[in-house]
Amino acid sequence: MRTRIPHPKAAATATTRAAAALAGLLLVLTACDSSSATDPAPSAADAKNGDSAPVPAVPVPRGEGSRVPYDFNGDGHPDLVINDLVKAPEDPRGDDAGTGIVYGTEDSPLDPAARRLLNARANAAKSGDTLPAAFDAEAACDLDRDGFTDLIVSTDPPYNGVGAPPVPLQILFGSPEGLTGKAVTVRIPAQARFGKEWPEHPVCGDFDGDGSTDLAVTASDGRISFLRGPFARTGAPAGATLLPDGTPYLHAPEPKADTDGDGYDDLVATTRPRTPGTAAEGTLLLGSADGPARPGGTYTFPAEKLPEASLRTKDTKATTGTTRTTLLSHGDFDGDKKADTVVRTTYRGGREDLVALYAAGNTDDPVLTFSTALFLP
Ligand SMILES: [Ca+2]
Ligand SMILES: [Ca+2]
Ligand SMILES: [Ca+2]
Ligand SMILES: [Ca+2]
Repeated sequence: MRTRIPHPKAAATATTRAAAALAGLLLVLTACDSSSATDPAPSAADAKNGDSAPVPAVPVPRGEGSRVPYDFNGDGHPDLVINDLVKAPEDPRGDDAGTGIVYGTEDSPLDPAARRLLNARANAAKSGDTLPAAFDAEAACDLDRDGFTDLIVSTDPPYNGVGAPPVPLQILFGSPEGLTGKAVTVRIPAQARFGKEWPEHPVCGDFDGDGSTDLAVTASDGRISFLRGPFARTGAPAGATLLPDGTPYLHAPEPKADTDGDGYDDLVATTRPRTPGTAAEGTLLLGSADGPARPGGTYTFPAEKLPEASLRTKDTKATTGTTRTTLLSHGDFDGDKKADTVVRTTYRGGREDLVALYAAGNTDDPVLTFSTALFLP
């Protein structure tokens, strides 16, 4: 259920709502803590941890558009995309719940209460009569230049093996209310398609330096479908060409997409998939007026030492088993212009998890934590 806020500029309303949400959070935590008589009184450090209490959802704050990366509702605060969510305890092998979005707000760098679940049933475009089952976030950028970041997802449309496979990539456009409604399929014109491999691994960037964000997508035999922005709401790019010198996997260079500062974003092609935060080697393809087509030599992604999201639990079974930590984001969530670190650590073979936001320069004490279990119905 969504409350419509008629005047997006009513900052006081937003503050009140955030304060109410925080009060709700504190109440829940207090109730939880009071159940154990031996626990000390809840401190500020306890209150920031959302790993043990349900957090009631609040409306996503309305925005008016911004140029901030990953700002789906355009309120100037970056938002977080979480592809892997924990599953319901009663159905540990069940289907993916979907993709979770946690919005940043005026009062919290990430507000677990301001969250939305995206999935194929609710948000995917049909392929013919068939709704895909998969709906995984792949990239995010403002493809139609309206000030609201758009989400590029991969789906699994049916394919009978005849001709080129359907395009599995879809765009869910951002809006003042964030990511809602139905996605549209990315249109890849025939001249920019090649072979029978699925178009995959979309990478955002202004590769031709014209100010509009473009998409690079894999094609067969190491080709690249270069789709020029801006994109129309139909999913059609402004132009499209096929480029050589790609590989089966494409990535954006990190942390700067324009590695040589010439005004054209660059692209990295690798022969193997890469997990964010891990070391990898690839080939740099420099942006140019013709797109990411100029050879730039070898490119190395350095390995990163990630902090864990540590469960605060007395349940030793959860904390002594195998844990796995993945990098979710290096966005600037607290607005100090420095890259923060958001990680997700899974416990008990993925049956429990914790997401933690660490401010730049402090990987000891997280700003906030929450479990993706809050996306469970
Ligand atoms: Ca936002
Ligand atoms: Ca947009
Ligand atoms: Ca461009
Ligand atoms: Ca460049």
